Amino acid sequence: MSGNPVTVEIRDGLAFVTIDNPPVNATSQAVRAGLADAVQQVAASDAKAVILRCAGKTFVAGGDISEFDKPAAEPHLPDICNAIEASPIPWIAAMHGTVLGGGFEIALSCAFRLALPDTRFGMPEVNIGIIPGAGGTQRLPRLAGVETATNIICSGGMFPAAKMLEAGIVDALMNNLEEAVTGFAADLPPLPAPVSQRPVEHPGSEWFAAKRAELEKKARGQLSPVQALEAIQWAATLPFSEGQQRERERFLDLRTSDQSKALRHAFFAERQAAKPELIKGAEARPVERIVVVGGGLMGAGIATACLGAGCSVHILEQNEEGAEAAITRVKTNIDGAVKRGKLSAEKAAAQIARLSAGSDYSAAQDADLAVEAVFEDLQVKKDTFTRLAAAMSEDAILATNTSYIDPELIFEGTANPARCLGLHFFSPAHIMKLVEIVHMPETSAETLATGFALASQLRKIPVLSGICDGFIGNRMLAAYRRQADYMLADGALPHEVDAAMRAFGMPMGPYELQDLTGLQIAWANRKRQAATRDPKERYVTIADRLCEMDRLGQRSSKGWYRYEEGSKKPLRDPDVEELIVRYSAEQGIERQAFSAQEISGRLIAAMVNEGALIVEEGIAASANDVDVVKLYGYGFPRWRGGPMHYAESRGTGEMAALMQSVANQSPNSWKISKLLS
Ligand code: T1G
Repeated sequence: MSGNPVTVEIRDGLAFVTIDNPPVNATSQAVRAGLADAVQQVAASDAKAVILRCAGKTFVAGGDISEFDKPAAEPHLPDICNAIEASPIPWIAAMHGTVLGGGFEIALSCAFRLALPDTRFGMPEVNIGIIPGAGGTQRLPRLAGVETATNIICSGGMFPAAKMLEAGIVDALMNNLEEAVTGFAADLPPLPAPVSQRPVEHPGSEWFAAKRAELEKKARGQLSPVQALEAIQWAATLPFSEGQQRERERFLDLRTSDQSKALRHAFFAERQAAKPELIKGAEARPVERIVVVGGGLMGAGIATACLGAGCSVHILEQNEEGAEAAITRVKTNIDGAVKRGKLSAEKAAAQIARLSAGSDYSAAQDADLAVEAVFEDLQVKKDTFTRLAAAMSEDAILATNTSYIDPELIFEGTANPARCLGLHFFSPAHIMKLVEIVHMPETSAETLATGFALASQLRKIPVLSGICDGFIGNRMLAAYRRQADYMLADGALPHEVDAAMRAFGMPMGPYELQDLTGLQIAWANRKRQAATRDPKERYVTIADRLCEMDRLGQRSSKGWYRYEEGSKKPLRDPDVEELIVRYSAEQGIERQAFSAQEISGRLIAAMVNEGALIVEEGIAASANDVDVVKLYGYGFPRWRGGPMHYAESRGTGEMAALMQSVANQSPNSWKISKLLS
């Protein structure tokens, strides 16, 4: 990149304006200043048309998010867009890569929009808690209609060029862009009316009301999608200049909002998590052939994800029957993706062609990596790796998917432990984004780098974790659940706890979630931990009693709730509530009422405290990593940024006071982190 990120070249009667601002050509202040100059420069030239293009792998991917903590600096993008649109010389956007946010808004201000066929488009502003701020909410409805604009802007999604062409947003798709656009510019079609001057068809206020209700339901507390809809509604009712002014005011307000700060934190935290210090400078090894041991729900999910990333997968099972069942499970996952429109039938067939299964470990001989997803039992896992190590080359990577067992014990005695690590996927593994990459002291940087590279190949979000019971995510979940159980014993009921956590923004409360996933795993963990549990620690046995009564959740049609036949809707169960009240009486506890805020505050305080301990013990490299785990593995509301960001934004002093009252409620039960003491 030269000093100036925007250059102008006039050649053969055409002006070429090139933005070169790696990595994604974001419209930083320097780019905006360069564009403002370019507008003037080309207006004073004798060029017949202006071609706006970008260097590197993408067109402008939007505003520079790293500038958002500072006040907006001149020149502002809406003014530049208006100047481009008003230019006496027509501007042509020549687009490739991803055309996002402010980049899309610049393109909407051009007279023509041309793109490579594999370009993708989107207005991702709502994902970072803002709305488009350079006329996007006002121009897109004028170009493509309110409904299409709403789908694009309020979803924050990315859309293929073919869809944009269909919607009339892009004028033409061209291979060999540079040449084709130059040819187009040399022989321009008649100029269309500037987008800002086109009429908008109002779909009726009922349409807006219905859309608003739909967005509110989906957003679970996030404000930006609804705010964006309001701005689109201005496009349908106000003149452009007024609508644009309102849009800008709303954009600037939202830019400094807590939600936007939290969402921006999440954006940078997940990118930072993917590049830990420990793998700096280490080269990842290519992984093409993968063996998955165990073709149950988890193994089949992992296999599905690996196939989707272009790897070949062999599943090892105990016998041929097991192998066949595993193949069926993977095929069902792949079929599901086809049915949901996520995968073409052709690609599905190609994936299935790369899948095999059997029971003979010699099939693992040439694999680059093996991941074990067998029964959660130390000896079973140890035996699996003994067999794998014997069959595979001595530097093939060995990964365990254990959720709780110490990988050091699992890999004890394995030759070359530098190639061993944990790859902790979350169920269903072909859907859930999070992978905890668990390192042992012996794990080499190269092995870890390979784990991270594989995760990104699988389009997952990797987070490095050291070793502790439950690693980062499940250890925090255990603290959260423990506090929830204390609240039950002290006066709350399951539906109250669940409602409070939903109101906080979680997709589900802890009890409905346990019913969904089954109570037996946590039960087994509690039994395992019994030997090392401090006898002075408060231990609530309500969950154990339910398990002993065979109330294991939806799988047994009853758990914390009851379920009517064929229904997954949790219904309050008087038997469970009576059991809880009886438990409190047995313990001599006088039950008290808790407000929803008290419940969520205390549960989150326990979670934050555990997160802080995890950082203080060096299990997680940073508080950001803890946030990423909770955002991607446990549905923590993204607009709150993750538990650690939330604690910081609420004030650690306040969180510390809350944690103190949690600790007072259950003496000898909580170690308080330094952060909250
Ligand atoms: N600002 C600043 N940095 C950005 C950035 C942005 N918009 N987008 C990406 N980066 C950095 C990122 O942090 C990483 O840095 C590197 O670029 C590569 O990104 C008025 C003002 C473009 C699809 O929300 O969706 O327009 O970690 O690892 O997988 O309405 O990045 O290497 O140091 O993600 O190839 C709207 C967000 C802004 C786009 C590329 N735009 N970016 O994905 O690489 S608001 C966005 C993305 C706006 C106007 C307002 C993706 C990508 P580092 P990466 P990738």
